[in-house]
Amino acid sequence: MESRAMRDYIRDFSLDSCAHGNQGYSRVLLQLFGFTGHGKSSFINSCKYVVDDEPYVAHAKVAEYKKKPETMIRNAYKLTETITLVDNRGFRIMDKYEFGEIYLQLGNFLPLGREVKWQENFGDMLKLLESERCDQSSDFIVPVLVYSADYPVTDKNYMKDIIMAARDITGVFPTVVFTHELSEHQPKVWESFRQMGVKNSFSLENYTAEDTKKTRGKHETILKCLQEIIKDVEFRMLEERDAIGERIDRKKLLLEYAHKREMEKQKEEMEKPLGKIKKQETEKQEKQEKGDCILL
Ligand SMILES: Nc1nc2c(ncn2[C@@H]2O[C@H](COP(=O)(O)OP(=O)(O)OP(=O)(O)O)[C@@H](O)[C@H]2O)c(=O)[nH]1
Ligand SMILES: [Mg+2]
Repeated sequence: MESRAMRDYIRDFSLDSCAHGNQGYSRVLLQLFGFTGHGKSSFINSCKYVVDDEPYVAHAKVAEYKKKPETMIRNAYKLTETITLVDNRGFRIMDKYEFGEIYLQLGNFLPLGREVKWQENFGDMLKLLESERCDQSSDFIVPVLVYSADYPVTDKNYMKDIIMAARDITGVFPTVVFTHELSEHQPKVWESFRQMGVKNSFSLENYTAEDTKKTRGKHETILKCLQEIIKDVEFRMLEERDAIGERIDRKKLLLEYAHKREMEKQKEEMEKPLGKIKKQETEKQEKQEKGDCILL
């Protein structure tokens, strides 16, 4: 399909025209997630640029390259009548058990438009189910991992765990968007993800405020990525689905995770010598004061 046809297909896509109608979903939520500074906000601006077909606007605020994290507030950007992009807070590093943050954001348990603060314990996590006030079962969630090809993958198991956590909470294997396509590391990064079982991936250079010159290659890759995501949604909508049931399942998974994590934490605390606990508490306080991400 050439770019105009792809753009029209994306713009015209409606859940109402799926095989069994909308089945209780009113919106497709593309949940962008990944490490801070890898290009999530830039990807949102790129998508808006190619789909709106209007002059470039930085709708989502973009960070200075390799400087401090920019997006702290989970914001939603409407792409079409049906599709909304969510700019989640990027993570720095997490220890291998710490995927609660992914569950909370991707499972849509955090309110949109508010600052995201990493939570530390079971009680805090429960307070976070604030979004329950609004009925969000009508969102069909699609996870999209944005990963800069400028960063070789140092730990494939860890990366795969992140991908699987996103799949578990949303029920959908994430699409991967590689930004910084021109990086010398791109082929290696691509291969690492292929070995992790990632098939639906797209490699591109984002449009940025400094580089808004339209190219067919960039336009077509971004449109193709959106088109493939929609085709996948259409495919999934061939099955009979239960929007409310899916949200209940997500909530169960989150609570099970939080409970398990709390139990592990308590066990670790009991096994630790007192001096070590004190040292860790001091370190944690220092991190908090510096505004670093606190892990669950
Ligand atoms: N060369 C190049 N630069 C990019 C690309 N994507 C993003 N950038 C630059 O990388 C920096 C970070 O991009 P952002 O879009 O703010 O990254 P983010 O993932 O939203 O970061 P956080 O909000 O901190 O989580 C910015 O300076 C962008 O201009 C790309 O594909 N190629
Ligand atoms: Mg951002």
